[in-house]
Amino acid sequence: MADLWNIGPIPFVGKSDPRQGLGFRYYQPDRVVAGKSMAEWLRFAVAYWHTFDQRLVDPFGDGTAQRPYDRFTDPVELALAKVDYTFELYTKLGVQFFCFHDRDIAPEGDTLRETNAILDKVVDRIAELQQATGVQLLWNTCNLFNNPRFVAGAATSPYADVFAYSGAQLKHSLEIAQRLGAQNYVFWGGREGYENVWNTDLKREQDHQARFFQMAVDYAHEIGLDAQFLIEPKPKEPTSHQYDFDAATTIAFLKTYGLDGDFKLNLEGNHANLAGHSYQHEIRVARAAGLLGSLDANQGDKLLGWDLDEFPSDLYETTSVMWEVLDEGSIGPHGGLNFDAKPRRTSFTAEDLFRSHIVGMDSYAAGLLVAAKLHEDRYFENLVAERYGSFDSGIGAAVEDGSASLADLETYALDLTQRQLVDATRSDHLESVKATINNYLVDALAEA
Ligand code: XLS
Ligand code: NI
Ligand code: NI
Repeated sequence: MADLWNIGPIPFVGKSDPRQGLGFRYYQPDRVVAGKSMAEWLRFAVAYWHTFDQRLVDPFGDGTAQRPYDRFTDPVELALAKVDYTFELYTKLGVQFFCFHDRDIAPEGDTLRETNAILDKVVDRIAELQQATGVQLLWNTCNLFNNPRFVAGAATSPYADVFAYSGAQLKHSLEIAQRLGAQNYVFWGGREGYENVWNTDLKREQDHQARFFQMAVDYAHEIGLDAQFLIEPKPKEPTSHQYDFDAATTIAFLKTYGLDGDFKLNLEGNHANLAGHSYQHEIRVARAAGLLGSLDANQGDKLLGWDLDEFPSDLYETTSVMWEVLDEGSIGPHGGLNFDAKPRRTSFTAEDLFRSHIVGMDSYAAGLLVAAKLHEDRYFENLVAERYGSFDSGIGAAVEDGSASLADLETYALDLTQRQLVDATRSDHLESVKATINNYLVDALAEA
């Protein structure tokens, strides 16, 4: 294996040392948990934009990142050289998948024709290395938010030329998905929203967005692309309101426009928090609609209301996510855990890119182990079944099977006393439930 990074391969070291270094404590790709290998449950992906392009800027400071390919000054030469670094990082970490936006991997030319020509050269190199290493594309997408032309949106821009350009960009991006065997294709509408309602034709913009999605579906059929389409909800930032606000809003949009048969959801931890939800909530909402597609694994910071894209390290959260995944049977037929995450600005070395992925992977592997134990004991399954047990027979069953009317409910309830109704309820002992999760966490990881 080449050694462009001067690091790795990253070994499994187990729990010999409590300090986290360049080794996995929990993640063992072949270890079987709940009937599948860890690699099959987790399907980790590296996000090209954060890992290889991100300079670790913040709104007040320039980039601090130090990368081994910083010596390349020509943008096309850099783009081509970088691909070698990316595949070496994937293989040294033992990550099976990667994700990218079209503009992450290659610089733009003056026209789309020129841009596509540069892009295709880099795609050729990626295809070669996919072939050589077996690393797969979890998803790609197009960047319809960075360039000034997208100032007022892409598919929801009030300017028809910008819509047309966006569609043309999407077409080529779908062809790349096809060429590289993408398992999914993601739409994140960073600027598909508004800054102000007064100057916005909300209905017309959403109609345009739906047309854009339908065109993508039609073109995928035309070229035989079988990647699963995914929409990634986010409530705001960079716009003050984004149309794909959260899972529930996005599901309503898909159903309104008859697109729910062609799209599922890609859910991100930090986006869930920005919408005022937990990550588990968003996943549960998608599951309830049968629309769980894939996961962008990152976390926010409770003290900062911004999409910080931290690497996941919160075991309580990774446990809740993996519990949902275990209960579902998989992340989604084609889904994975994409680290849409970057190291902090103060973690600027190349080695920190490895360290941060190791922490993310170990945190999800640990979460899987804890969730598997909870699942094996059917702790929540039993608790929930018992909590709703009164709907299994009698008046509850009549409500569920549709045979009971309001008149039937009146006949049943008219003479129930206050005492009888209070006695029909049970304490949830919620504090004990939360402590039980803690106990599983400590015990399962002690055993691991
Ligand atoms: C931004 C999004 C973005 C998508 C891909 O907040 O998370 O990175 O995942 O466009
Ligand atoms: Ni994301
Ligand atoms: Ni994000």
